[in-house]
Amino acid sequence: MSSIVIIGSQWGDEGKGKITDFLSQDADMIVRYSGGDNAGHTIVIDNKEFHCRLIPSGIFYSDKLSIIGNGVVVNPETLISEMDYLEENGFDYSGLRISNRAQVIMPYHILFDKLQEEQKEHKLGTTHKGIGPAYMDKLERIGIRIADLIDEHTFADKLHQALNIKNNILEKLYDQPGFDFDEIFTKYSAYAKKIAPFVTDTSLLINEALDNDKKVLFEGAQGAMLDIDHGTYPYVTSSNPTAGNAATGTGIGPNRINSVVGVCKAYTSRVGDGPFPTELFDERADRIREVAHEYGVVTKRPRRIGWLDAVVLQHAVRTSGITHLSLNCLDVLSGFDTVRICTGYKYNGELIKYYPANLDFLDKCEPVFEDLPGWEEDITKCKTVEELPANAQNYLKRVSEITGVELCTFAVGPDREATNILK
Ligand code: 2SA
Ligand code: MG
Repeated sequence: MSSIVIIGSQWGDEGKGKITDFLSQDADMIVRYSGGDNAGHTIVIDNKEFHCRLIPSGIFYSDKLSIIGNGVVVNPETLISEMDYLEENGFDYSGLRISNRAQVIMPYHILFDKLQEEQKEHKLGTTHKGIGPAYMDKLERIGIRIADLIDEHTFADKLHQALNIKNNILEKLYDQPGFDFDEIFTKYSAYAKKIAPFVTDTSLLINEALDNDKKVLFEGAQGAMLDIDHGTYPYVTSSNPTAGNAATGTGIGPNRINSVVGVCKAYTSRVGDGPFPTELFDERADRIREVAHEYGVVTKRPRRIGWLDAVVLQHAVRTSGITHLSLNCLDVLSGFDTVRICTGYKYNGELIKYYPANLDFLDKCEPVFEDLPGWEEDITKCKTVEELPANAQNYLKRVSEITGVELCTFAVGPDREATNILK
């Protein structure tokens, strides 16, 4: 396979960073195509945790190119602090490349993220990183791109235009002082100098690599259910984490994608507001949260926890063309008498097999569960499916049967070595 897309098939935090890191060993290039520093990817190397928010997880391998594609919104401050963090930890980031067409997150985006959220009756629980407002400006065509940022003259011109609009809104609508041009210009020009050597037309680079049979991994951020089109709108992020955007968000044709790996956990988690049909509210949720340390990487918020929802997985399979599932955190379910998989929803006695678009309708749906016997054993040392207790093997089998997709890996712990290939 020369190109693989890795996506989250739930609401994010499925362990994409870990599987990207695992598959990176064979890849030449790792590319991010959506979102920004709202993502939080954790990689464990030799029992030590490393966190990336913006730079692709492949950066932990020095011989590969790690690319931030055009579909990403880049906060230069985060980017530079990540570069410094990598350096401090002995990682070489000379393989970093940033698309000249990616959008820049500006200080006013971060402020507007908070102001807009405050005004909403139904709050989304955003990460307050300015993601929504940055994508709004992209679509409004007043965004500043990386190519603009690194050209002093263009940057001054675009910043003037943006501040005219933003300061007007701030003063008139929010009765707040506007932003100072000189302050932002000086600060961001310094950022521009630091990142400029890494900026290029990344679409050219990726296409060239594919032409030369190089292996390219496209690393999704967040998850299918947070997709602006296919997720639980409006409780979603402002980009398309689904696999189709691996093409648009990087500048390749969709025919260049060979396979799509959907990453899921053996249960479901969600951070932020919005529907979550299989959510648990009792001590079972607390137990999973503590065992698996389910807290937001970016915001430290406790994640909501629930049983595996196969309706969600099937939705992700359909909207992203998932060819393989990669299941994480199987070890977290050890010790439950019964483990449950949601196979459909009941609405007024009628069985619903598809994820409803209308959230009021969804609210009235009851999950229908298939109950499976649990397992007691500690499985964290299991290296093959055969070493797993029969009930854990059966659980994996049922996930694959219900979703109609083959599992390619299962993981029994956070470490690199805990990810096992399933044949
Ligand atoms: P935003 O900030 O506009 O993208 O927020 C909109 C919704 O998208 C959710 N969202 C996320 N959900 C899970 N994980 C994310 N990344 C971080 C992590 C989150 C964190 O890896 O843990 O640290 O809290 C992520 N990013 C965005 C968000 O919760 C809103 O529901
Ligand atoms: Mg995360």
